Amino acid sequence: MKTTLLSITMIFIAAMTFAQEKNKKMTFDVNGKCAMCKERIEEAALNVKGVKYANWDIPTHQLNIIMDERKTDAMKIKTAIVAVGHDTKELKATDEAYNSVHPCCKYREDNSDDGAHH
Ligand SMILES: [Cu+2]
Repeated sequence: MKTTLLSITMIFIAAMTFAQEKNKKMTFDVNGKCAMCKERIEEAALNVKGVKYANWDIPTHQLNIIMDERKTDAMKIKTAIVAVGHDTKELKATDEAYNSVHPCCKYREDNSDDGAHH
């Protein structure tokens, strides 16, 4: 009985550790257009405590993140990104935040990827 309890505890601890990765890799969609957006998105993500790496790809709109799950989570990062005016799938930027982006970054009006034109 004691051994069973112990192994259950061990499995539980292992599962906990696994769920809270120090260097958790994540990718999610963030709306934007150009190199200016890239800088803004990455800066917003990196300003979140626990985020170690952020790279936003202009053509695919994918944001790659490495974060410490003990310090942050995806929603916190997304909240920081929408706060600077960039939509994610789950969270949308407020009109106020969206209007604060540079006029050439108004990704909602124009769906073409014209990153090369800036
Ligand atoms: Cu832009």
